[in-house]
Amino acid sequence: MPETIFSHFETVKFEGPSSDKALAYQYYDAERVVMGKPLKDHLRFAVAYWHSLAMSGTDPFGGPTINRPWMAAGDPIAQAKVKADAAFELFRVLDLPFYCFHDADMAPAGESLADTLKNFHTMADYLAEKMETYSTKLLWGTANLFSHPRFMAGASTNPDPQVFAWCAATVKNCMDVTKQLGGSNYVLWGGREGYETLLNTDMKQELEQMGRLLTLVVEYKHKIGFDGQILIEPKPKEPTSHQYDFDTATVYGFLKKFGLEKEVRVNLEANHATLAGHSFEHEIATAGALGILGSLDINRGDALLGWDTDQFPNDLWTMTMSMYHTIKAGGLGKGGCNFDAKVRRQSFTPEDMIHAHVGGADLCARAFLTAAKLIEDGKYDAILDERYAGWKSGHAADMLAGKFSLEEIEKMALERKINPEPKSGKQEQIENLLARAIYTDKI
Ligand code: XUL
Ligand code: CO
Repeated sequence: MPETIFSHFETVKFEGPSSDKALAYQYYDAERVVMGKPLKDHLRFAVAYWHSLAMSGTDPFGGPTINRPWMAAGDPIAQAKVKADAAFELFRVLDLPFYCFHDADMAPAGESLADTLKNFHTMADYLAEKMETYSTKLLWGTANLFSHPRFMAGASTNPDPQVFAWCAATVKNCMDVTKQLGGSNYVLWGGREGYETLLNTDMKQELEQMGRLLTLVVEYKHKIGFDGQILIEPKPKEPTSHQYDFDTATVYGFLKKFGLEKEVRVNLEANHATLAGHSFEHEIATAGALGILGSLDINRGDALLGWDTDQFPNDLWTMTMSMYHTIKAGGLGKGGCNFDAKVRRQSFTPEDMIHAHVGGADLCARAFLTAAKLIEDGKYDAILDERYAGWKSGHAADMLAGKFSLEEIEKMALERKINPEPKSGKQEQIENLLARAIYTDKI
């Protein structure tokens, strides 16, 4: 096993809330059985190759601060292998079950499309070899159709059909590799699928192009027998000023238009939700209500900055309610919790990377345990059930089922001399109930 920057760290273990060891899990007890299965199978944590291995700490005002051995000059494939060796050692240290990648994170670009795809398959075979030795599995693969200048005017939505063709060829190969590596999902995030100005944009044409690529992706999934989920990751803006996959509700409308709402689900990211003016739990609850929750990108923004800072999560309240709505939506199934999160640019040591994931996993685990307990305890759900109880039987249930016309409802309302009484929404009572459950020592 080649020596890597993560090799000398021992594997992080669960030691419980009383442990004062910094690199130990206090709440992420992978084997703890909750609601019928181990925590690791509910959460399905994944490490993001791009943030953990490929990110160099640049920002719009400054250059790299995170200088890893594989970023130095050298043969690109050899360096990509050094990066892959380090990646799997990091996965071993964290003992999280999955990882995710973009093609561009794990393989160098070549001069031409053919060379780029060749490099990609060389590295895919190398990852396949690594996966025989290590236990880490692939949660999802995706294509980076946003970094290279060729995508500056869009990927599938580019005015130039040659760029569409480049994207189609790339996505086909990324789907092949995702299947080869046993991935559970294939993700499409439309980083440049939107516009900087409407002044030069034919929106109807661009939406047709985006719908065509997605239709082709779904057809290809069935053709190759990929049994994972196809996921769209909504984001309202950044890098474009307006992105077409704005939020869950917008994506659902798009899927309906192209008849794909039964084929494609959403991968929801916390920081994308806040950029859209929503909470993470709003996006999860919306996907739950529409039956399209697929997977989660776990992170947080910075309220003082207002862009996609992709920080590791640390807000227990938000994460607990997000986990509550995830469980209510039926859980993550083939999806999981991908740490689409990066360390700050001053946190350039390998150890910083481990602290970041340990804290994130513990926060999500604690949030999940509390959410499960809330549901098992039933007090919160009982308040909600009572609030909507009137709809469950009799004329109200028939009314909801569409058994009465507007005129019939009018007639009944007049005959019964209905006079709705105000009822408390109990917000503060609910907030107190949740605060007690969330900020308790008894997890
Ligand atoms: C960008 C983002 C991406 C996707 C995958 O904001 O979230 O990393 O998750 O392309
Ligand atoms: Co993401």
